[in-house]
Amino acid sequence: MFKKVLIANRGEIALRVIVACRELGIKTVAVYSEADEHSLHVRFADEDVCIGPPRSADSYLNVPAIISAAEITGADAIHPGYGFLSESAYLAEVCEACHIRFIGPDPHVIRLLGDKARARRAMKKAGVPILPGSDGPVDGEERALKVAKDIGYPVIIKATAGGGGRGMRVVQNPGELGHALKTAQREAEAAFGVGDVYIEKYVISPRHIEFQVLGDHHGAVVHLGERECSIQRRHQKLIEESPSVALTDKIRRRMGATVVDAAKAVQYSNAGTFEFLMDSDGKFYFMEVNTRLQVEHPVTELVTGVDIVKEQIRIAAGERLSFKQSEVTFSGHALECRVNAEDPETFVPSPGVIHAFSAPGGPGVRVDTCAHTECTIPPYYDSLVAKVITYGRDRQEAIARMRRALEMTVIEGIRTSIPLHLKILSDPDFLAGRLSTSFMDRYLAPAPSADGRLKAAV
Ligand code: MV4
Repeated sequence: MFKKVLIANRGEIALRVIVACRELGIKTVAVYSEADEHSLHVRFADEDVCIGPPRSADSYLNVPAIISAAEITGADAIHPGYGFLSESAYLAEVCEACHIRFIGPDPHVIRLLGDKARARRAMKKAGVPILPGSDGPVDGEERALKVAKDIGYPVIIKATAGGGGRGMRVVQNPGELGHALKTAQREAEAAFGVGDVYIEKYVISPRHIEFQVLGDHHGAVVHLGERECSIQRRHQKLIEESPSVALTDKIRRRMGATVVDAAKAVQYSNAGTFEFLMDSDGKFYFMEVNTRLQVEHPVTELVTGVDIVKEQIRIAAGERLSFKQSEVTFSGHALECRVNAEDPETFVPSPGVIHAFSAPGGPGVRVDTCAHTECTIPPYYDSLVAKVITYGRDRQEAIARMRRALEMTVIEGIRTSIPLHLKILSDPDFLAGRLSTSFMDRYLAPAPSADGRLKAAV
């Protein structure tokens, strides 16, 4: 087992990894930017190293600074958390070269799945259902018109290097295709340095359902069921839950077996998430694989009892998975609300000092946060203040606990998304489980432009 783990992240997830390390008896190293000097993740780590100025590019994305911090402190592994460098095949490679273990999949697997067109092809080969679309990147307009005609409109153009919703265009008819293709390629080039795009049939108002997997370095893979993440706005998830009301035990077993086979086919190791769209007929289609720990992992932890972060660390240290698929049981229902520092109506970020902070507790409530009274939410990073996660014997109990937990959360000095969460939690469609990625449209002002970009109204 590792003696010392460096956490290349900040905020609640850095703290979450410290919690796992403490329970495993592993020393921790925090890295921090000048904006995070007084953060709890620095306080609770055994050692800490300042890696640069506030801007992410100068600190949490600075590979040489992070590797230097690991070498100076003698850390034998790096946990990247989520966001920042968590899906960087480059960091994973540098770690390998420096004999520091990267707590995540092998670099070539990160690279394969990071290219969404290659991932699509690999999943098709592994027997995972994919949407009709191009076999690999499409460059010319002529070729694009042919593909779109074959699969039928509407279609969606996606950047191969994209993911999480960046660099996408929906196209309703052949007249729009040429322009959309050029714009998408230009945007992809500017955002990712790779202009390649591919085409898929566009699914209207799908559910977003994802499966959690864990794979060890001895060929074992298990799945931990699904999370439904349909409640999102502009690709920022707001509420996640497990299980999804849209799945039966039988479908869960079938989809679970499919993702386990797919993970084995690409020699997946560590924690990963297979994202799917579910259409209104209940059919599943592969979207992408996230090769990292996810923000919403706690809902899965609550319904399975598995500590995903401890498993990640054990797996990276070469240990075998400590349980078999037949030992994974699902019980009850869990919900997560992401409490952001933002205006609940306009969604404008609201960084600043939290003058009073009190987290809720009681039966079935877990709060993952780095916030405390008199802490500062800096403007440089994402605006997540706390994740409030509730568990109940059933969905109704989890929702009731979430409502009272949010009502009993005190965050003064900044605006938060709690009022919005409370509105959603009493929405009849939400309560009935009638969810889709279009759910939040009703809470939004009209999108500022109608140029075919994926805005609010998709
Ligand atoms: C789609 C889609 C409809 N059809 N692909 C958005 C994030 C990125 N991972 C892929 N995304 C989508 N891909 C096809 N073929 C709709 C979305 C999408 C979406 C997906 C999941 C959750 C929220 C979403 C919001 C808008 C669009």
